Amino acid sequence: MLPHMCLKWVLLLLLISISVLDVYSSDENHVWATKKRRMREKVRRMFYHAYDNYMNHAFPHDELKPLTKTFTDSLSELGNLRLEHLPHDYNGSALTLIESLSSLVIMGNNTEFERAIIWLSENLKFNVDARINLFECNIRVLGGLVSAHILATDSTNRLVQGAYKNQLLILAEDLGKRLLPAFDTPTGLPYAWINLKYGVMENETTETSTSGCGSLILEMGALSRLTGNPRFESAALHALRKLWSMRSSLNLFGTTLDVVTGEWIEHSSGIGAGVDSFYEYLFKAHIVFGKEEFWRMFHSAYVAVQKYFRHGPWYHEADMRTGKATYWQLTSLQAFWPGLQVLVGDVAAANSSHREFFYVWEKFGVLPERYLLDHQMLHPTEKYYPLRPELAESTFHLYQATKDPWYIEVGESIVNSLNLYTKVEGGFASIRDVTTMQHEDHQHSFFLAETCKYLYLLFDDSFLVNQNYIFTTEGHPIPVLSAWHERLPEAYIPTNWTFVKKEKLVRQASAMSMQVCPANTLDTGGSGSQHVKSACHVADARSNHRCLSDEDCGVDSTNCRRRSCSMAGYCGLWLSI
Ligand code: DMJ
Repeated sequence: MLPHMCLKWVLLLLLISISVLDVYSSDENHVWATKKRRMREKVRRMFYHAYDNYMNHAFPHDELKPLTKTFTDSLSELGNLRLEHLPHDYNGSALTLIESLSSLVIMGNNTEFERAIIWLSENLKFNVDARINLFECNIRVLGGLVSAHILATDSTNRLVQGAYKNQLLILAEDLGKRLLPAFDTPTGLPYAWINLKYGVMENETTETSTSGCGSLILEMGALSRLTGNPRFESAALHALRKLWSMRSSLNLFGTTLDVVTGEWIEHSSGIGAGVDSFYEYLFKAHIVFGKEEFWRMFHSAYVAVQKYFRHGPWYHEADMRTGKATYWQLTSLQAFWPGLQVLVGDVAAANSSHREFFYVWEKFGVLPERYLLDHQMLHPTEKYYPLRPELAESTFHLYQATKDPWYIEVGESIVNSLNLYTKVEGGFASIRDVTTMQHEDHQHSFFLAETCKYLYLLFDDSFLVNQNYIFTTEGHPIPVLSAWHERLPEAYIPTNWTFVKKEKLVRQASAMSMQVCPANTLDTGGSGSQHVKSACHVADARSNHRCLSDEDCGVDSTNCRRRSCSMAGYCGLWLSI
């Protein structure tokens, strides 16, 4: 009798504690949901503070000077460090408005989106005597227009029917044609600079960067798919293949090269300035165009980066010929890397690097442009923070992959720092020196295209529900469409992969996990949809990812690593390298 009664009591206690835990966890969920809503509204206010000030004081010029409430026609200055050949008669291309288009859609402001389209279609002209940087113009202007065209025409009818008549695509095609002469070199590698009205200038420099000629394929490819004119994609692809042929025997690349001779100029490189988006576009082009060739390039390049540049959670630079380390520096541009790693499924490595970048952010309040890892000090002349988005971008991707609320806290801290240190009456100002937080009179267009957008999406990803987008390096969404995909050769699909019905899928396995997680069971439920399920995935015991011990945690579907229970009681990949 007694043991039986005891058992009853134990069961009752167990039931009570489970329901207490459930109430607790649903309270917890409520707290996080409220926090995310509050933070989303805070980011929305940030975006409009930047946008309204631009529209009031700078539009239709390129960027806002928030301290003096004036403008700068900076399209011709981007990447132009010595400020040479600046145009005399150039009055801007509404750069910040173009960069804001996709953010307006993501924040649900279709009225302003439509107003902007009408203004651009009636006023924007590219027949201007301005020497511009091919890479910058491609990612900001061409990418901004192409992405906005896609958003304006997508099936959810973002615009009042009949209001849109492909005006943005017409502008994008005009711009694309003006960029094409840059590719007319003996190697097919494009010049870094081109005059939008007159083409490549006489005696133009033949030096360009790896990212300058290796990250054009998303925008140019999308433009070709949308217009039916193959010349854009073909030029970008030719340049990319030529660049690929210039890799060293270690599968490494330099930072700068000569477009006429096809020789490297700077042999040292890393994952930051001058190279970053080249790696990013190899992978993203694979996702958008489904070409196996891009995956193979990316895979070899990624492995070489991990082998020669990675040092624990940090990445240094190395000589492409020897693989020997050259510079031990953290640069703020490198902070995009964890986000890319999430997309390829290397979530644990992403998590550990991201933590280090955030540590540096917290140490200074924002991320300094360059930090000398070997001396543990700031670079003497690169102490600035120009409102860059990369840490927010990686935080967004990590939260998408893990749903670990810690990333919400990181996002909150980023938002608070931006408001505390960079917000001024006339917009958001760059920081000239992170040790003094002295301002610089410049609000970069990527603050609206990327920084605000990634922070907004971190707290509210409803834009992404049932939609497959890849973000360009400037944060402009490009859809993943099967119509744009090359059919994968049969040999590419191992026979032991698991295919499941679409409706059963919770999350699709990433390309990298396909490489590391071969399936061992076959689900023949088949609706014919070709979705690959990660075979190693074991769900956490609770749907909200809360845990009391490691036993409550499953196996991560993206990299097949065992998840563990954090001090705060969440399942995740907690690494301390
Ligand atoms: C942006 O223009 C893009 O993200 C680019 O790829 C590199 N840097 C800036 C923002 O920091």
